[in-house]
Amino acid sequence: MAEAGDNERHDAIDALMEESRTFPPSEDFKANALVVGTYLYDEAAEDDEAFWARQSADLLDWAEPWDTILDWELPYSKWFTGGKLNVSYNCLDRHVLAGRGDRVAFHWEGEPGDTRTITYGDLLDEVCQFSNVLKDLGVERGDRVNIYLPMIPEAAVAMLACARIGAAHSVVFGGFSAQSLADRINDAEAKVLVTADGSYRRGSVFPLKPAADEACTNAPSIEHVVVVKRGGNDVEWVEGRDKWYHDLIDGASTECPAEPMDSEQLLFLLYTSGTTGKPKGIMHTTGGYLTHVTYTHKYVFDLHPESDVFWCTADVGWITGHSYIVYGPLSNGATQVMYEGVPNHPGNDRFWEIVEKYGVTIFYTAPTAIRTFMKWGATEPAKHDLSSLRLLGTVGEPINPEAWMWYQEHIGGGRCPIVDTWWQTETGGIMISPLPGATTTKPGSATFPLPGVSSELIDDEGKRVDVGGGYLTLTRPWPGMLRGIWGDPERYLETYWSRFEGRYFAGDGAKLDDDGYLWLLGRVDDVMNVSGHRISTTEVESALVSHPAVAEAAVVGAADATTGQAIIAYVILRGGQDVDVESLRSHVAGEIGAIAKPKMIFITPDLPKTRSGKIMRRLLRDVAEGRNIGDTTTLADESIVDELRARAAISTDD
Ligand code: 7RM
Repeated sequence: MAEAGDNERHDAIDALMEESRTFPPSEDFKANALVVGTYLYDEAAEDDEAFWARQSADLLDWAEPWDTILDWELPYSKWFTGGKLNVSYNCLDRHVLAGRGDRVAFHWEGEPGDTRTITYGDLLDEVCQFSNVLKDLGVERGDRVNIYLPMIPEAAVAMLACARIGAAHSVVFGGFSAQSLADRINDAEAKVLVTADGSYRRGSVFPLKPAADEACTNAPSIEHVVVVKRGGNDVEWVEGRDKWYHDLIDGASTECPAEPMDSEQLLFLLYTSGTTGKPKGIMHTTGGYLTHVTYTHKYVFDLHPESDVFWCTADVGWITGHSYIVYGPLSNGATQVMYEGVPNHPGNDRFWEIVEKYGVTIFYTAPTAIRTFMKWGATEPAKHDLSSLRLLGTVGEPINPEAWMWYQEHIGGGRCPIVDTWWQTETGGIMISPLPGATTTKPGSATFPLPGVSSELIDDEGKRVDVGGGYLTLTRPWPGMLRGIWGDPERYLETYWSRFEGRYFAGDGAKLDDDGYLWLLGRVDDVMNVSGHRISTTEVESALVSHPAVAEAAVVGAADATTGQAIIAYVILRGGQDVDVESLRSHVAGEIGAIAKPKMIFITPDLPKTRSGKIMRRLLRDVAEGRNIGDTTTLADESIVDELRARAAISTDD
């Protein structure tokens, strides 16, 4: 096996791909853009704390001003201490008080096609009612409330009601199992669980209440279960514990004062599974978090709240739903679309039907969804008038240049800028992204840290990398940063602050090109080592997806006696396409060089993904190395693993 020699430079990650296409903002877009030019970057570079303070003062209503902008004792930051504000007041009351109570907050669309239109006035009334309900159930400031709901407006109501009374919510994605829910309830010691009978998914009712019931048998802290009626399915009922949401709301007053909270009051916990072991309860607080999400939602999405219709397709159970369906957009007084179901019911064009129906102007989705749309073909979006769209965004994974180009052409009609937004549950809000009126984009690059954000790439020795591959670190605290892991300060220190001294380590690899653009290369745990070359799975995947027959690819390194690791690829073809594996291998060699040529390629109908759509490379590694599959509980569709195993068994190495 060829090892990197002593005098050979050992890169943290070898940056292989070149991408030379550039897209400056159009004159048309710039004419109405909130930010053109570099003024915001210049202001933040001068004094980032003063910059964040100005954003907070401009964008939020504070009940009492803060004494200190930032209190930073690594790894703990406190923002705007001494200040008081109420998140639900900022998301609701202030818009209604300013005369905008009739503005639509949510155009909600159920999967079967039923709809609800909810104005800011309506939302404020219902949030006040549910706040009173929670208080009557004994929920007090500082308590935790678990929320296990589908994509229905009551999810936002429940979150905002918690914020209004100073209880922290812990939302658990509706696709998680009873056991996952119980683990999260127990860790947070929540008093109340808010759930639903069921909801619509792929054309039928998906029951939620049975999983909630099962979780509660192992979760003794739960005193009350509030059940929203959505699916209409039969449910079991525990007298005294269970209450219908509509019954409780009916009798509740629409008056509930929004009491000012300390800036550092716990706003929510959100559990992330991480790679192994017990999920981590990521803690977010009030003033800094709301500042961060309001600022990023406004400027990254160039929001004009009086005319835009914003649609983020994430589920409220993920951080993207928390920050860019609930808190950021509502704080900015935006009008949004919220959709209950899957993108392919009743047809593969459902999303585009919704864009046309509501005149969506800003659309925010995940690369995995875009690659699925590519697989379904450009004829689906072509069935609809998408001319209302003016800005597109992506989040969740690196976006391959070809998927970016497809999105730009077939969804954006060649006229919409794309903002590729890098961030994490832990960062609270967007950190690295273009500003659409100011940044010349390159397909596949998240470009630069936002004004106020400081990042650096570093190598194995902790030295700064100015061009080439390295580890992504954040060098300054930011207002939306996590405040810790619930109940586990040591794990917080260990996970994020111990690998590189004085820096937050995100766990992602990235490269900087000659123009200073950042290219995210995936989790460093996924980086492959082939004959001493450290190759990112993202780059090989991008090379595969640049072949016209390929819609999606997942690449892993599997143990290999000769090269240390060998590159194994799983490939999904575009609708109606066929291709031989050998030409795909040569294509990769042509795109990035012989070193990155996959040893084996399997054509597959699907890939194992987490429920938020991220490819589970750990599982693919297990399959490729013939190991038993480990924990599959976070997998969206468990059957795919057997399918892939069967394919691996019949394949032979060339
Ligand atoms: C928002 C979210 C975080 C991880 C992160 C990355 C990956 C997210 C991008 C991205 C490349 C992007 N939170 N990631 N956005 N990679 N480009 N624009 O996804 O906590 O669920 O995941 O997702 O690896 O560390 S998350």
